[in-house]
Amino acid sequence: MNIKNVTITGAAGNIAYSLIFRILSNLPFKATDKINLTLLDIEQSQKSLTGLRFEIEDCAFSTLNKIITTDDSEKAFDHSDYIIMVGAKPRSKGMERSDLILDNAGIFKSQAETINNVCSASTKIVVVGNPANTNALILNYNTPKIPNENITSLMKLDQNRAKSILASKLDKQVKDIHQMIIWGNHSTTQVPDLYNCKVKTSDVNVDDNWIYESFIPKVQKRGGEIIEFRGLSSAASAASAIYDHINVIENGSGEWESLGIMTSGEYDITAGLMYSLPLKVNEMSFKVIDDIIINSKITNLIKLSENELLNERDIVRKFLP
Ligand code: NAX
Repeated sequence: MNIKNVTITGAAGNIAYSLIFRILSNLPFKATDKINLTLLDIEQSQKSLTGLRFEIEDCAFSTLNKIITTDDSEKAFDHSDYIIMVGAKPRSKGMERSDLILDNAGIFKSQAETINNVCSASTKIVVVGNPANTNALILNYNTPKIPNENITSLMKLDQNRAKSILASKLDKQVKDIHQMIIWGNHSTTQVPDLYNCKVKTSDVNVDDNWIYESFIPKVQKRGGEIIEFRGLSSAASAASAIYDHINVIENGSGEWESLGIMTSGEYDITAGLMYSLPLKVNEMSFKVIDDIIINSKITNLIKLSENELLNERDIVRKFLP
């Protein structure tokens, strides 16, 4: 029997409430029969976390070996094989974005130090909590024991959104859309790039006006649109994307994938940023697709997103040893 230790942070939050049940219904982890699930959240959330544990137990999942709820990060990360970092401080009314970045930088630095102390080098970490790419950068810098390629940030929700919006425009099935790329930051500067997309095996034929006036802004602002209509931020779709992301890195994919990874100068993007690039992912390893011809307007947008991440990196400089 193969049992994996899986930790989810921010476990009492909205995304985790969808994610946990999705994972336990059908484990995305390679060659894994059951999981020991550890749920971490802050002290004030422990009562609701206990209620969540009751619900999980009531599902009688055959994939669940053991469940722990805690507010102690050392206990939560101890010997974890897989950490899904959803927990983050939300932006409150009147708060500057730079303050949000700094508050979360403190959380991620402290959690990274604990992870580096209690986890092994094979631990895999997916960062979801925003600002996801910069939080992942802090995590990366503060976990010298863990190789860069084991730390990725979630861009799959953006890629899923882009595919779905294009499929709807073309009146096609999402499964027929291939080679969709998201470049950059998980923010409104992200760059959905359909210039290399195929519908089945055919090129995509849409006019530039639709791409720049409709497609790109719609994908970039989809999170805000969900909040406007639902009154709450995306949760089930984010959970679904986290599941897809894990499935891809564990089991590989024949598709072009977009994940936030540590850059090393690809496509002239500054090295040492967590940035979303087009990847081929095989079982347990990935490779940047390095021969894409980028449309010049897209190149300008890619630079804008890079500049935003450089600015975020400057804000958190003191958290990067
Ligand atoms: P919620 O506010 O519902 O849940 C966040 C949870 O994190 C809360 O239960 C809170 O108590 C907990 N938390 C805060 N500080 C913590 C700490 N130090 N240790 C452990 N837990 C802590 O937010 P939810 O809707 O679940 O979203 C979670 C995060 O995902 C947010 O930062 C959100 O912006 C981000 N998202 C990122 C996405 C991506 O594609 N990268 C998409 C979805 C989502 O917007």
